[in-house]
Amino acid sequence: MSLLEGIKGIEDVKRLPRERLQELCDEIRQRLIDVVSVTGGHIGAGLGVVELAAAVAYVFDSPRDRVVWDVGHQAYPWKILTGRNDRFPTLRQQGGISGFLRRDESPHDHFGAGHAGTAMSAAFGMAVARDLKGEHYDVVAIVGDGAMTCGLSYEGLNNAGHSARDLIVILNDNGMSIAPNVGAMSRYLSNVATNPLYNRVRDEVKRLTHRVDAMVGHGVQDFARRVEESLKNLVLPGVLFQELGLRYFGPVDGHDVRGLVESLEKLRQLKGPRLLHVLTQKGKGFPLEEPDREKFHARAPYDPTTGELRAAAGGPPLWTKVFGDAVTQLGGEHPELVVITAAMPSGTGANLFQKKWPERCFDVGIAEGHATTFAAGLATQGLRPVVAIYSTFLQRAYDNIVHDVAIQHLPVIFCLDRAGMVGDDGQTHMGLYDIAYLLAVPGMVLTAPKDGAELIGLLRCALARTDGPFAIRYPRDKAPAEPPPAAEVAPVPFGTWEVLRRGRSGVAILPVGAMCGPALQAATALAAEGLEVTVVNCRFLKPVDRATLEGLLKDHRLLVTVEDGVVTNGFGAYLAAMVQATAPEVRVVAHGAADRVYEHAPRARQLESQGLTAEGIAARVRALQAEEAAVRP
Ligand SMILES: Cc1ncc(C[n+]2csc(CCOP(=O)(O)OP(=O)(O)O)c2C)c(N)n1
Repeated sequence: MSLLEGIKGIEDVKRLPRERLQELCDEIRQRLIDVVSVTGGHIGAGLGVVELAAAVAYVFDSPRDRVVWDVGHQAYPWKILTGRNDRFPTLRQQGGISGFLRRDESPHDHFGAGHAGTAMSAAFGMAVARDLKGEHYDVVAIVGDGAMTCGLSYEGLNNAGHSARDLIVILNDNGMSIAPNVGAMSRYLSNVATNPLYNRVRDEVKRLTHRVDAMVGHGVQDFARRVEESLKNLVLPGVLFQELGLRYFGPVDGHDVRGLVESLEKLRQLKGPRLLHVLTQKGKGFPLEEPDREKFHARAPYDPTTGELRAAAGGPPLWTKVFGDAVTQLGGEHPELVVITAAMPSGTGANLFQKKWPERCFDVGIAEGHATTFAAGLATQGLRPVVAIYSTFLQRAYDNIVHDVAIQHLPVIFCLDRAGMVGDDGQTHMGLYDIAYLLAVPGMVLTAPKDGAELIGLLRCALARTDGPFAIRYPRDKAPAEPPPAAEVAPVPFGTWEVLRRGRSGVAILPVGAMCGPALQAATALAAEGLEVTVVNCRFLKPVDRATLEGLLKDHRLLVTVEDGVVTNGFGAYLAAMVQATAPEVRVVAHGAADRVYEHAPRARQLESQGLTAEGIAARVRALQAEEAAVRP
């Protein structure tokens, strides 16, 4: 029997003799590689923290002690160690365990996560609550070096550091965010691990201390120690954390599980805020021969022995690729165009632009708020920033959008990938709220293309405007077709809708973006039943196309909006309020995602669950038409 088979819960880990911990780690690593080869998922980060997770499980007493992992995508080994090994093959599957952390999944998931940078603040909150309640347990925050590019992490550190409260921070430093980590902090941390100057100084001082010690005695030894301390502080990494009020320990080897256990045991004995710097290797043990470390951050199903992807996806390109290609081509026409990504060059397609125009592409780290205000600064000087951020992560930048961009009417272009249902990443990553939150921003132009060509046309339209922000949203999906080269695509005329189909029934469907395809199919199905509906592509959600809307209001009595977003304060609600003011006899019904939390499942299933398919739209229109017929025969 393998060791892992005997691990039904964290107590079984603790029962192991420590000399067998590495064996357990090796089994966990293989288990990760095997299961994720079938389910797909965030494999790299988990492989890097197998030993760290095992050591934390071994030393601390979760769930009594609170262990807070940042982001949560690296918590797969933690799941295996805390009683979820049996269910591990259901990872990211509908009804299965989450790819991130959820408090309702296990008492060992002390804080839900999915977005980066929250661990420090949440853990500090727990430490304060513990003290106020007079309780006694350890609180451990495990934070990546990537998350150290988040402003939020520093807000937490700043608050916790000088509090003198008991808090253990483990800095999991693998030099990687999704892509190689960026910025001054990243350079600082890598200096810590490799700085030959420090090592030389340390060795020199040690030699000196011992010599003087032998010659003169303890007084001088103390003095020399103090010299060593000051020299250390000149070049040591700990200085920064120490100044923030945390005692710094490390760096230590994150793949030596017994060494980690010893370090954590010692750390546990101490008091106050303290930080252990652990060096790990992202993707350790992944079978790709020359692993592109960024590629296995999140990986589709692969062959577990070679690491190669199982099937090359065919068909039309992803929206991400359409955007990346388009912005790269437009970069040739617009020397003032610059692209900003918040630690997601490949996820957003910004990497394509980066390759062609490296000096005009900026990866600012996991810092969406900064990315936005940085873009605002660039825009004040006449550059044309395109900020490429997922819908869910742009939530972090709301104040920056309002305060720094919109109020100053700065022409920043926001490109929101993963808008709508996002599939197996689940509840923390849903792009369902951007319509609601962006419609409320004064002067914001909000658009959604029906296909790749329209995305290019909208980008052109955005680049032609200079009077305020412009957002373009598109989903985590394939575009409907391969678009033509950007040079062949004309700008979409500003503020216009597009009538895709005209019907005489008095019913119109008003889809947004990627919902145009299913809406047209629904119209075809309804026509076959004798209900001829109008379909209008509402590519501008704000401002709406007043002329087309007024035309519709003349000969339609029912407008059904369709949006891949939450209906509360969404496009339908926005339009309904507008129509109510001028044509109260026309009914506007918002068809979209209900106001609730969504579980991880394939995107298609999530869309289906909310009727955001051709069948779902047709069924809704049919039902509304029947209702209307009953009320107004
Ligand atoms: C606010 C936010 N922006 C972007 C992301 C996307 N993202 C997921 S993991 C990750 C990198 C995290 O790096 P690090 O903290 O070092 O953890 P590691 O993956 O190395 O374990 C990023 C950018 C996110 N989860 N949250």
